[in-house]
Amino acid sequence: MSTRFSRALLRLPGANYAAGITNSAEGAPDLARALEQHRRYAMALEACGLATTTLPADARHPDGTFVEDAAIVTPKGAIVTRPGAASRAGETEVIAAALHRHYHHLGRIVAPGTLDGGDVCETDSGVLIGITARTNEDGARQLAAWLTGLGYRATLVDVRAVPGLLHLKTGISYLGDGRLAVAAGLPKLAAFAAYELVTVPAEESYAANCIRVNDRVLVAAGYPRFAAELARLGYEPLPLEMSEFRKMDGGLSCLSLRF
Ligand code: CIR
Repeated sequence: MSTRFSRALLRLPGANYAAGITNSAEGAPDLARALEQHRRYAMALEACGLATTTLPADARHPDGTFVEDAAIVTPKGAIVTRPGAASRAGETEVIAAALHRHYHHLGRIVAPGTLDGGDVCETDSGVLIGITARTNEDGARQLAAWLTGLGYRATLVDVRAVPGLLHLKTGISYLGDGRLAVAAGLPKLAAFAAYELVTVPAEESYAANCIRVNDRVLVAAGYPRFAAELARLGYEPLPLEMSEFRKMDGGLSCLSLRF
């Protein structure tokens, strides 16, 4: 069992895409290639049965294509975040306007809380909320209270001590069926105890950010051991080339809001 999605919201990377925040040493992204990878990503979501809406690029916000960080969307409601990086603060307004078409009321994370959607991992039994350099305790607690009000179980997971982990979902993904994909480098945290863990080999840790979309699991292409493990477990992995998003520290989940 896992949530069925019918829609996705995306935003194109723009001419200033390479000016976004990154810690990657893989060099500057190629915009034409990024646009092609983005197009294929949207097509993959459509192949999974989702109707996609792709917003135009945002000239003021080079990281705007990573829409996942701007809101949390659940079957019961949506909340607009307050991104932890100052340069990303203004990304939320266009996302809020687009979500208003589907959600009557939108919650808001307010100061001094900060929260990036990349730190929020929805599962069938609750929501894991990572505390990181981007999501502070106040933001995590605000989200937990909002989720609890909707009837969800929320668990805070402090991963600030894990080296190189930008967001919680940089290292974990919910596969459905009670299973969590977890990068080998992550400690076996108490919050993961309720799940069957599927370890992503250390040399393939980028693949730990994958997304279960209806009957498929979208995975980054080029990580054969993890793809083989997913197939062994009975999933049908749908590999997507992600090189130009990886260069900007982005993964598959970051590129859409699915609801
Ligand atoms: C950033 O550093 O904010 C962007 N360059 C990458 C954001 C990736 N988002 C995500 O993992 N949810």
